[in-house]
This record gives sequence, C-alpha cells and structure tokens, in this order.
Amino acid sequence: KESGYAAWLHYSRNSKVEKLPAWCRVIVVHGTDEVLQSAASELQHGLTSMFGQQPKISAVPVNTPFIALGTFPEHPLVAERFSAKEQAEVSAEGYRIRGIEMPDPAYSASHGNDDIKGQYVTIAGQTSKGVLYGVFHLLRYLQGGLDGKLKPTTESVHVPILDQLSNPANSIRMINHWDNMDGSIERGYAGGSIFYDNNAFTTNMERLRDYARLLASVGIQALSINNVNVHQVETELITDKFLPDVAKVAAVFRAYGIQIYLSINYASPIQLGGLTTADPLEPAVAEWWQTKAQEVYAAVPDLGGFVVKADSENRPGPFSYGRHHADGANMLADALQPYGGRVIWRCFVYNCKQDWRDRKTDRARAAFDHFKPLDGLFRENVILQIKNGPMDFQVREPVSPLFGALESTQILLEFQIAQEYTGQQKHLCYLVPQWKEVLDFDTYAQGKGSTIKRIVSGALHSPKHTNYGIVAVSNIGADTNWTGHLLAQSNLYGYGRLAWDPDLSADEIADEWVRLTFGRQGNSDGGTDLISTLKQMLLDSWNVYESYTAPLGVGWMVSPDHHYGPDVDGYEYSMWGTYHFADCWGIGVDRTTATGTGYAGQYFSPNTDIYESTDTCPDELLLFFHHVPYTHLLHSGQTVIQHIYDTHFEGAERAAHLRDTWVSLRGQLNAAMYEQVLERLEHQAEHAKEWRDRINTYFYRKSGIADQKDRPIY
Ligand code: GCW
Repeated sequence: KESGYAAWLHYSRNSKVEKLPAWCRVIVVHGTDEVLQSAASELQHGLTSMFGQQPKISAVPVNTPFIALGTFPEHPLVAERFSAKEQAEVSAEGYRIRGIEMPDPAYSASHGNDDIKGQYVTIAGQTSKGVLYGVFHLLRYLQGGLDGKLKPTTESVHVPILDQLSNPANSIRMINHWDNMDGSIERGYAGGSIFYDNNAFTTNMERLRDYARLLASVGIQALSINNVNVHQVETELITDKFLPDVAKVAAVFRAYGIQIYLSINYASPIQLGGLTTADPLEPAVAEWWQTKAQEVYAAVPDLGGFVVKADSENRPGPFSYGRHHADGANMLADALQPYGGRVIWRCFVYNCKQDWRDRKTDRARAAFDHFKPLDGLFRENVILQIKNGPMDFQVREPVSPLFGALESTQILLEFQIAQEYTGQQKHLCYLVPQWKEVLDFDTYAQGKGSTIKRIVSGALHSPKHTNYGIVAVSNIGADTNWTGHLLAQSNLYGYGRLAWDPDLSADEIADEWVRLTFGRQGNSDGGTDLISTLKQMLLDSWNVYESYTAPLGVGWMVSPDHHYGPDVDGYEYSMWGTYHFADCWGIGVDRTTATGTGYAGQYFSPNTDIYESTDTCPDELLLFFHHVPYTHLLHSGQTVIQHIYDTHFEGAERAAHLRDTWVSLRGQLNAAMYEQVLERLEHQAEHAKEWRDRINTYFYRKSGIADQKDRPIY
C-alpha cells in the first residue's frame, strides 16, 4: 500500500464504518464461470479490506440480505429483477446494478438492518465480463461515492440510489505492450518487463494477476504482450518453444475477461519456416500461415489474434514483394479466420529516410497516402490501427486525417500511455485532456458531429460492426508502483475509463483517480483540499509540459533516439525527416495545399480550410501547418518569438509550482508516496529550466530579437 503497488485498488479501510454493513455480508454467485468467480473474489476482497470483515460467498440464495452476481441468461434470480426491456438495454459487456435501497454503510452497520431479507443489490450483465465490470463499479462507488450519478447521500439512508446501466462505447479496449523477451521495454519508463526476463517468461503469475485486476477494473479486455518490433527471440513466440507459456499467461488474463494477442514478425515464414519469401500472394506463404494458425490456436484457443507492424521503421512487410498492405493483412486474416482471430494491422507506415531539401515528402501525409486507397479492401477480421496524430505521440499534433477518411474499414485509434515524448514518467503529464481533445475533434466526415469518438466506436460508419475501438501503448513496468512516477498511474486509469466512456471529462476522471488513490490516506481521510489540489495538478500538467517544450505544435525538439530532454536541432540534422526548418527568418513546416506538402488537404472541409490559412489555423498548431517569420502575429496578439519566450519562462515557473504544491500537501500524504513523487517533481522543475534556457537561447540566437521583458537568456 505504501509503495503504490495496489494503485487504485487498495480499498483502504473506512474508519467510519465499524463492521461489514448488513447488506454486503453475503455474495451470492452461481455457477463455475471463472470470470464470475473473479468478480466474486474481488468483491469479497474489496469489502473485507474496506470494512474489516469478510463477506461469505454462497452458491445459493440465503435468507438474509445479499449481493447477487450473475448473467441474465443463466441466472433467473438475477433476471427476475429486470424487465425484458431493461435486460435488452445492456450490451455484450455492459452491466446493470440495482439496489432497492442502498443505505449508507455507516448507517446499516450501526443499525444492523438484518430485518431486510433477500436480494439487496444485484449486479447483472449479458456476460460474466459485464458482471465483473459492474463489481468494479460498485467498489469504486463504495470507496468514495465516485460516480457522478451516484453521489453518496449520507443523510438520506433509504433513498434508492443505486440504479445504474453502463455499456462500453467501444467494443475493443486494448493495451499494447512493447515488451521484449530479454526483459527490456521499448519506450518503457517504469523498470523492466513484468512478462519476461532473460529471454524467458516470468514465473511471477501473481504480479500478472494483479495487473489483470487493474486492467479489468477499468474495463480493458484485450492485451498484446510483446513489442510490435518483433525481434529474433520473440519471432518464436508462435512456436512450440513458447506457446505453452503464452497459454499460461492467457489463462491468467482470461479469468479477468482479457484476451491476449501476439505481435508477429511479418517475415516469419522465412525466419521460422525456411521459405525464401514472405510474399502474401505466394500460396506456400499463405499455407505456412494457415498451418501456423492451427498450431497457435491449438495451444491458445481464444487468442485474440495478431498485431502487425509491417514496412515500418525497417520492419519487413508486403512492400518488399511489390504487394500492398491489404494483400498482407488479408492473407493473415484468412489464416486466423477459422478460429475467430483478428489481424490488427498498424498504419504507422512512412519513409524514415528523407532528404531535408525535399520539401514535398511529408511523414505526416504517409498513413493517409498509404491506406486511404485501400479502404474497403480488408477482410472482416482485419482492423487498422491508427495513431492519434499523423506523426508520433508529440505533446501537440493535429488529429490524424485518416479518421473519417476510411469509411469501409474497421479501425482502432492508438494512443500512447507511455510518456515517450511527454516527459517519460519523470515529468508529470496527465494525458487525459489531450486524449479528450482528440476524441471530441469533429472531422466533418459526414457533416457536423462526425467526431473521432463516433468514428472509432464504429457508430458513424458501421454501427453493426464490433471490430472497433481504442488501443494504447502501456506505461507499466516492474517498478513496484507500476508506472515509476506514482502520478502516472492516472494515465493508465484514465485511459481505461475513457475507452469505456469517452464522454467522461478529464476532470471527472482525475477526480475519481485521486479519490481512489489518495482518498483515505495518511491523515487526510479524503480531505477536499487534498483531492482538489491534486486534481488541479493533474489537470494543469499537460499544458505546463507543452509550455516549456516544443512550441506551437512543431514538436520533435527532443534528443534523437531516447527522446528525452531538449535538443532543438537534434532531428534537424538526422535523416529521419521530422524537420522544423528553423533558420534566422522563421520556423515551421509548410503543410498547406497551396505552397506546402499538401497535408492540410487531407482533411474534410471546413478543417482543411481552417488549417490551410494562418488566419484561421489555431495558434497551438500554427507551426505544424505553416512556416512563418518570428514576427508573425498569433491570434493571442503575441508574436511567435515573444510567445516562445513567454511560455518558456512561465512554463518553468509553473513546473516549480507543481513541486511547491506537492510540498504543501506533505502533512496529508503518507511518507513513502510523498517522497517518491517529490523526487520526480524536483527533477522536473530543474529539467524545465534546462528546457527553457535551451529553447530561449536557440531562438534568440536564430532570430536576433530580444525578449520584450528583458529576462535573462543565456
Ligand atoms: O513512437 C515510436 C517509437 C518507436 C516505436 C514506434 C512504433 C515500437 O519511437 O520506438 O516502435 O513509434 O509505434 O512502432
């Protein structure tokens, strides 16, 4: 608990309640379904931990109050509490919770309430997964009245406050691990892998189970367990050598309703099968994959499928054989189809060697240019995975124009929870506000209201199809508190909550996470100051980070390779092709249709026109779309150069303020957690000064224009 290992599931003791309230002394759960069993044991564990007494689990109804867990089809006891219409409103993984009367725990404990007989609270779903999510909902609620619609009414104990229907907006809610079998994690900032060490699988199943609990608690139901860059050892994950281990891991996650996926090496037929080609149209290649799929599914019958990074950053793919990506994806999809497997095919395909003199080639265009022409050519079990922005998880990017442009292809939106370019879990950067902006962005693909969240859930183009949703790159590792920076847990929590319900606000999610994590800690006991102060720190942090790093949407001013710390020209002199083109006259990338790369033309109207002109382009994306002089006047009324100075001076101050705020909470936090976070915030405050100075000096020297406020520039 002290270390943060239990994260938002620490279920701290409610000191106001002496013993287990009457209504939760028995949990009735029928059947042997393992997900239902997980739900019951989580509920038992949570209640025990919060109320200091263990509820019983019973397979049959009892003659005292009880909580019933079950699915509509299998459990008449559960079904009879909901009308046919109410049952029909619950989707495959949704849930309904009903408590006829749900007294305040303190009240019911002190009054015994044993006169109430029979079923008191019912948690029901179409499937056991739905029930599991419902249990986590109830536990969240009990930890602090956490649902906006379920505010605890401490005074009015007999109000029927629990009547809740919740369906996930997205069918697929997934996490990608970039873990390698040697135990390292590509872009991992919280220690080594919890899955592998030394080219073997972990034996620590307990840790995996706790990870499964964390994921299930926020509704995650799909997980790919190895890096999309599939190196030599990992190529063998789909062979006898490792399949038994994959099966063991799959079993741990299955009990929490989570399906496992494997990232595969597109060149496997060559590397494992001894073929001379991986050409998707070569029959021997297709046959090889069919046999392989049979073998894989014999070992793990409910494997979700394969994740594929092909023809990207030097990985093999169909381009080597003059084939396009639908050829490659469909060939694999046909192999997995008999087993219900999916192919998740990434759209992160671009030319990573670009000449700086060539102002037409544009990495931002690449995903659209490659995949738009293939729209409609993919099999039913292929899903294209598209990063939120056209570049690569920068602190600020426009939304990828491929969303909305693909009308007949199933898609997943890819976020990155790992803070690769946003402070690597050393800096505080709560990313939910950024994700919210993406999800709420209106593409106008089918007129007003064609938001990203409606596109990625399938609601806009394909309401009947279920192969849609959101995926994100994991930020966890073997560090005891999972995420290195304790406060970075909020990003994992927030991601899951948002994937379930994109209409939740960044504020609501921060509020939940802070209450669950710190609610009854130290001597605070959920003091409102602590909660609102911490919440504000989270909500400010993305903006703070942006202000002292790369300005106005230009991105990429980080050290090449490891991507940490300021290096304004680091990528400017690398062939990777992410130039900002700063010189003594100006800065930014001309991506207009009129004079630039034409990227702005990939959007629907009116976005395309908004981005095309400096008159309408939002300030925060100006340098993404336009090359302008330093004296260019922003909508804010400031020049570009003065904006750079101002935001960098302020940003460093605000970073120091984050640290000072944390220090002011010292008395309310437990010592171990306080120290962990303090260390990071100290570092951030120092590092923000370095960012400030490097950026300000660079632009002062380039532009020769002094700061209006005459602050020190080195
Ligand atoms: O963000 C970039 C990373 C690479 C990563 C790649 C990708 C797994 O810098 O490390 O590779 O994206 O998404 O494939």
